[in-house]
Amino acid sequence: MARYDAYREEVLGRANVSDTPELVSYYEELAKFETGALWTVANKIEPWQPQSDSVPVLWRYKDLREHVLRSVDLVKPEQAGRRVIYLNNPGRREVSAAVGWLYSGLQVMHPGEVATAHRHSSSALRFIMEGRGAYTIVDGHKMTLGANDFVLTPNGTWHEHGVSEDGTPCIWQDGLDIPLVNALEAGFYAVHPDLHQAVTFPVNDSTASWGGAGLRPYGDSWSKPYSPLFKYEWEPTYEALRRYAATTAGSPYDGVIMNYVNPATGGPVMSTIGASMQMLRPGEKTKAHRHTGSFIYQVAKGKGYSVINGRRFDWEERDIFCVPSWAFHEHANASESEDACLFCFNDLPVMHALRLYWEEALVDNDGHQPIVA
Ligand code: 1HN
Repeated sequence: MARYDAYREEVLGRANVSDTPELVSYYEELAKFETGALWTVANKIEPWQPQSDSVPVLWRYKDLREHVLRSVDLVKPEQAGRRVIYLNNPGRREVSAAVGWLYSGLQVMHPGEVATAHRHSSSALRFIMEGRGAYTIVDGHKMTLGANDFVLTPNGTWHEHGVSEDGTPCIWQDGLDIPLVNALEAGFYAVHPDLHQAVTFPVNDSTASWGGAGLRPYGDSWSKPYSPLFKYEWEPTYEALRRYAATTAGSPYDGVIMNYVNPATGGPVMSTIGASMQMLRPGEKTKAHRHTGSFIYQVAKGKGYSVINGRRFDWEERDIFCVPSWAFHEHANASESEDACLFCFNDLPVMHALRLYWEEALVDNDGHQPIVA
């Protein structure tokens, strides 16, 4: 019976038509009318399980940093719009994606530089890597930014950035859903009519209003489809993880992990992009699992390694790596004394909204992948 089922699935249930001269000329006829025979493409467009075109990649900060800084001498923000070196997955070059339908890049600005205001249908985030004095303005809310701060520029918001005159060169990671929005053919883009927007709220008002743990401003009427807390600072994030770590066993697959949430709803920070920070305790090694969705990690603290589809990637602070959809992955903290923290952004809100989220654990080999490279 089992053999018959396998035969039925593998052969009878799948397209299995060999070319004959007659069929080939039939396909040519169909093509003249912008049509095709489904059985010639069915096996490709109906994989048994997700087949990512993306490959796991580790982008080492020590390789990239000097190239990112060099761009400062080569182009000005007013020429380039944004001075960014983007992360290009070898399997996703045509759509300029870092993994799946997610884009990422490293943006650099020098003290005194400003980038003009614009808005677009893609949602964006920044994760600050180094430097002092960076700020971003989102719909009139100005926010000062420090290392490991996470800031949102949701779909449709006017946004611009700069570094104060008394700051230092600043580098941050940008994350956007722009490949997804382009795939959906839904992208609009506009430059602010005045090139810059007015700061219409007190500086850092969003963290002052919405950043209190478990507290919501009395009588607020926030109804926008994204978090009113635009900036998630590192200190309270790390403190929350440390406190949680002291009382939880954590996830076998992710260690101590917390999602950044919209405090008005408890849901993800934006409608298409979610984010998390996870802590791997000293010596912690997680087990392997895989799920749908695309994931871009930045090492916020510490060093360790991840095994992704059998390949080991050793990382340290500021390195960035990606986990493609349905790739087995597990993480390890290489230190026996210090914790390691991984920032991650992903397209999980899309996967959940479309009911496409699926996950499974690796059962063989005590939950660890054999390392093949
Ligand atoms: C964008 O708006 C920024 O605002 C950075 O800093 C990178 C990449 C593609 C499309 C828009 C920014 C971007 C971007």
